[in-house]
Amino acid sequence: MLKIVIGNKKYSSWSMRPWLALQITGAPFVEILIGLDQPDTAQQIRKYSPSGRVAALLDGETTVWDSLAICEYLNEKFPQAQLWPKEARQRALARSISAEMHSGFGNLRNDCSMKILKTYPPKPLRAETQADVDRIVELWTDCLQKSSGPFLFGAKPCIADAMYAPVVSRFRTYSIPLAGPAQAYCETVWAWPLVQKWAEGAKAEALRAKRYED
Ligand SMILES: N[C@@H](CCC(=O)N[C@@H](CS)C(=O)NCC(=O)O)C(=O)O
Repeated sequence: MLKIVIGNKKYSSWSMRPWLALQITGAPFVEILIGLDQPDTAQQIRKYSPSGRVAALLDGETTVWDSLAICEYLNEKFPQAQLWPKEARQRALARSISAEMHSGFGNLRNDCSMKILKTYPPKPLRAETQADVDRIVELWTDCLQKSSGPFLFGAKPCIADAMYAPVVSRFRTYSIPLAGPAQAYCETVWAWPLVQKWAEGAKAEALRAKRYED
């Protein structure tokens, strides 16, 4: 059976993404959860993931690490799950915005780390962080206009939605004001039962990682 190695559901945005993609496939899997910021975290992660980072996917003799690589692997393994849009131009766009998330938005990631269970009052963002928010709103709006929503590429969530789900969580946690379609998209993603399932898992976690909380 497939195994996915993840960090705390409260904080680990890079774990949430491939976990959602795996859940979309409907395949049974075992979850190995490693508490972040514990004395033996690095040692525990290295047992499974050569990069020393989560997430990792174990499929028999095959190990795949890094969130986007896991999503691509799952797309190949479960073609019937349609983890990317069917149409080539949409697929190109979905891959581009997923890669943009994977390699970018460092200011948002640094200033607004994922704490899925918390909500803070709004406060002004640094200009660079606001620029990340504006770019995300721009690309969501473009995708939603082209697809008619409610997910980025139409009626069903795909890898691109999994890649942006932790961003939705951040926008909620930090009460970042959004206009029209972007706000509606956040509500769609938050109501997505798999996102709720992840958040329920976060609530059930006893472990608290100081570095991620402070
Ligand atoms: N580019 C990687 C980033 C993975 C990453 O940074 N994961 C963090 C947790 S969210 C991690 O493993 N940190 C190790 C640690 O905190 O010891 C991916 O997309 O999977």
